[in-house]
Amino acid sequence: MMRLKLKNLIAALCLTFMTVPAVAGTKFSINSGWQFRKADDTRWTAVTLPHTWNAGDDMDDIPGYYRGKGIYKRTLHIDEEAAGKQVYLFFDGANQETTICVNGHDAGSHRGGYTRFAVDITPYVKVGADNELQLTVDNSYNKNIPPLSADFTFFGGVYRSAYLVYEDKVHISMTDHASNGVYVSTPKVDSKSAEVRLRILLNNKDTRQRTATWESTLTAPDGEVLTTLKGRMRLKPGTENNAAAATVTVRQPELWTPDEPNLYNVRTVVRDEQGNVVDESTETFGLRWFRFDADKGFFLNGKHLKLIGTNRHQDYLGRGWAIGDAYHINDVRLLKAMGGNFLRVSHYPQDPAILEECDRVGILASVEIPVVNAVTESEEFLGNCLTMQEEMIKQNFNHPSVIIWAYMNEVLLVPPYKENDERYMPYLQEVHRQAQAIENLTRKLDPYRWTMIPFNNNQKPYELARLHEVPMIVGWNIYAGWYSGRFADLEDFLEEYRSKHPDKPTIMSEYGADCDPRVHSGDPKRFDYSMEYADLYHEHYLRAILSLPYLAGANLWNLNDFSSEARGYAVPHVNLKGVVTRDRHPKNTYWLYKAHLSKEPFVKIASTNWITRSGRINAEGTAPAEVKVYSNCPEVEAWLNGKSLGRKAVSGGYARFTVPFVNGVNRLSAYSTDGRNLADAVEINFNGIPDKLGRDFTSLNVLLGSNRSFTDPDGRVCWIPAKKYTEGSWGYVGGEPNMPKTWAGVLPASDVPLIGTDLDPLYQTQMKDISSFRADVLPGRYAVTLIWADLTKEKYEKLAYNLGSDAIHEESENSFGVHVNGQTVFKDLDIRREVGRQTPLEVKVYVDVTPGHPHIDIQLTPHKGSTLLNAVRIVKVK
Ligand code: GCB
Repeated sequence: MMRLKLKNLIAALCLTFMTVPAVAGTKFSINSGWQFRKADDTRWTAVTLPHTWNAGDDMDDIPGYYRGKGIYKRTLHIDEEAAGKQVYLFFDGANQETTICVNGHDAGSHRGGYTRFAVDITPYVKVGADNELQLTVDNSYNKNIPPLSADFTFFGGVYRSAYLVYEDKVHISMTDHASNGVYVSTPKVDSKSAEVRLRILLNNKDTRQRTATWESTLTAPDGEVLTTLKGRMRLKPGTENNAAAATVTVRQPELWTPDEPNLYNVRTVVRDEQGNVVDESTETFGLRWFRFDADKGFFLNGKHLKLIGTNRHQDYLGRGWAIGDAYHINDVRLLKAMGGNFLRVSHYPQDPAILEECDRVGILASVEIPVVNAVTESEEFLGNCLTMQEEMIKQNFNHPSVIIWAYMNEVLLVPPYKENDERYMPYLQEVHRQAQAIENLTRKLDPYRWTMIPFNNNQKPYELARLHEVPMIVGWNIYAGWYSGRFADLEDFLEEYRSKHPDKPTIMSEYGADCDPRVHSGDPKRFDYSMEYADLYHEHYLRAILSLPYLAGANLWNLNDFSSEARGYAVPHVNLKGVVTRDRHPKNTYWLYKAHLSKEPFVKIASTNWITRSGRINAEGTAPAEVKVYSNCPEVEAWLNGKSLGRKAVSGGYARFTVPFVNGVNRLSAYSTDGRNLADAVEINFNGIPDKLGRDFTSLNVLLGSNRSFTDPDGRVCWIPAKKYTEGSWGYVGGEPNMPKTWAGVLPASDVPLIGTDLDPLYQTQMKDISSFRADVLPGRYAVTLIWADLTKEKYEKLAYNLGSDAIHEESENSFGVHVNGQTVFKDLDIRREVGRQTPLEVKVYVDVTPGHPHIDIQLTPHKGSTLLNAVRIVKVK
């Protein structure tokens, strides 16, 4: 028996990490004990895999991130028992070009950042001795390796697990593009029987001919042994991937479905001439059949199923892509708990844990290679695409969750030539040729799955390239109502496309709106990053998806917020279209989907993370605000501070309550009234601001030129939109919101990232031509903080995804005087001159308000251009 017993394994782990016992057919992770340095650095630091050198670097204030070489090294002691064995290194993924050096010898290399690879290091290994491993990983731009560009950060490093593998000379192949070496296909399945085909690949690394016998035992989901298939193979010396095949019929199959993800098992044992086990493997598979219909959508096991779920990026707050399998598994579970049944693994193959978990919990999946935005017109580029596609298919072949192999996300988004350039049409033809080559390979390697190309919402170039002719399914990434137009443009767009291609199955492979759960608005607008705008967007899209029968499926963009270094806005360097944050806190939108899709009953008060609020208090001493309670129960009752707010029917996934918030603590709870008493509760701290700032006044925090409110969750301060000053009250005098112009209109807030802060929305709106800000208050001592930022950048670059919604650079010279109750704060303030562009400027002044002059009066007097003010905080000190 070659497999290590648990006891031995623990013993092995207790030894120093450098000693690994050599037993054939064993695979150990070697994630510990590495030293790392960037190529341009001489110091080594100790690291553990998964590792990336860009975590943090992606979020700093310096544009760009390190794209270059990183070097990893460690010592690996290889036992004497490894003599005569085959030794491999196996990587789950490293971004994006890796070369492997063993004891100073070049042992192999791999191109592409998202697929697994195995390297046979036997010739370079010293048995019974310490071995020096060195990996050089490079995440530089390479015009022949996709992706060329994309809306995500290309984290460099060995960001998935690495393994050491010992094999006997005769073993199950690891060298068929790092696949598992045992392929299971299920070409014919119905409710009565299923045909299961096995293909086993054996390697013989011996210098002599060998004979091996193999035995594959199939077990049912309950563990019952169904059958054992056997064979014998003569293996020529030094050969790889010698194939054996067998077929068996399983009667009365227990089908794999999202509700009952039944998994069968096939255990393959390989023996040598003496009957000794030399290798073994376990594969799981599922029995199901499916098809797409251009009019009616998707059918699984003969039954209609609306595919609905998310896309997913492989990163996490503060860690980038260097995350362990628990993180991957949790993401699939988040999707399942939301009620989703469909994951588009975008835009690249991910950690093996993802599809393993999809198999286990019942999520259908589409997987794709990272050809994004454009191609390079070269055979080398196409060759790398084909290799990646083959790796992806072979490595993930057995997963019942996988129904679609995809490629070329929005491949005509940023063509290298303008439409009127004579090279434009040849380029489109080249894209078509490359697509067809990938398609042909895919169909040949796997005739049982469907194929898809996701297009961006501009039909013309795809028509010109005739790209819809290539894949079996067309995916559409549609952002109507976000990057452009109105929500309803979605339906018009799909109708128009359908009228041209009625026979093509269609999936909405992306749609979404950015939102920062710290930002809220009572008057939500496109690009304001408020939770409320994203709520409206998803409510519209979800209704459309559920009502359009020809839409086989939809994957919202995105499960999680993720790193995209080039982006600005509310959280710079982050794409905020997630239904959960980067540390996986659900936003309202997550609950909206759960209310519609999940069978698990629940009640959830919207924005349970929004526990610090502020607002204007009316004459009755309350600040009524609408709060949604998401639920899939028929009716809910809400309570505030022990008083019922009544019962409300749930409609469209939620019930709306008008909550009369009071100054101080607000205990809000909600229950289902159906007897199950499903409940949720939250304690909200509310800073109520009366129009007349009387004896209860503690602090006023207002944004100028803004409709948004913004909560700093750590500082527990909620900033609200300012109002116009009226006698006896507080507010601004004069001025108008300074809204950045775009090619398509104006933005409700600036997209400029701020330096040295993570509270960007506090600074991203401002009032111009304001003459004063005044608050009528009781006598006492007050701290008044005046807040500015110059919202211009040195360099303006258009983001391809923004489709014209980028701000246009408008340079203006502004300087003005600032006086508070007669004190001169700035004689002549030019924000840019004072602190530079994109930099917060805060000045706190103390004001003693006297009975004879019961006001705080901030005066702004123009010298050049406009006066400006971004925010004001007034705190009663004593
Ligand atoms: C897309 C892209 C995706 C982006 C997304 C966005 O269409 O496929 O990679 O992240 O839009 O948020 O703009």
